[in-house]
Amino acid sequence: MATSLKNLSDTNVKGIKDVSGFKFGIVVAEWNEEVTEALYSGAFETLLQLGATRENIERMNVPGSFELTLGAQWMAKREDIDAVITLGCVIQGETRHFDFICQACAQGITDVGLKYDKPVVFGVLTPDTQKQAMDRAGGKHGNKGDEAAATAVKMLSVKPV
Ligand code: DLZ
Repeated sequence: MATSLKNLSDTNVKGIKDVSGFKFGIVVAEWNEEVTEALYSGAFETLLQLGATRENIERMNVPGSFELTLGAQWMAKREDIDAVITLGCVIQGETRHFDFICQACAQGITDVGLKYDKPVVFGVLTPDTQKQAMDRAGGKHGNKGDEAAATAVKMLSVKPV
């Protein structure tokens, strides 16, 4: 968990907002569940560390990373939700499925954020192997879920009022 706090200072964002009144939606893909559950734990705990309250964190599961965009849209269109975090893991296979899913997911998540003018964070791992995924989901390379949560808080802190 220290990782996310370190990252906050590394990126030199001054004056992190009190986010206790903000509501966060976390959309979690069920594909590669072991990885995405670890990402979720990281994101949830980091949000709490940064001042969010449990009652203000809402989770939605979707089948795979391809569905993260629609899940994010359902969350982002709600007036009570201030920021959305998407969590998924697409592991490189031998088919072009990987490229289609990653491309659609990245573009879709960008579009949702711009459409609703809210932070919609891309917390999707795109590793070559399950091992590389686990290294980035609480292993030796940190936790992408922590980073995604810290990014949501940073974006709310710099968002013009
Ligand atoms: C079909 C598929 C494949 C092959 N691989 C992954 C993956 O590594 N990670 C992931 O999140 N989802 C995968 N999916 C499922 C797609 O995201 C999607 O759920 C289906 O194509 C149905 O739209």
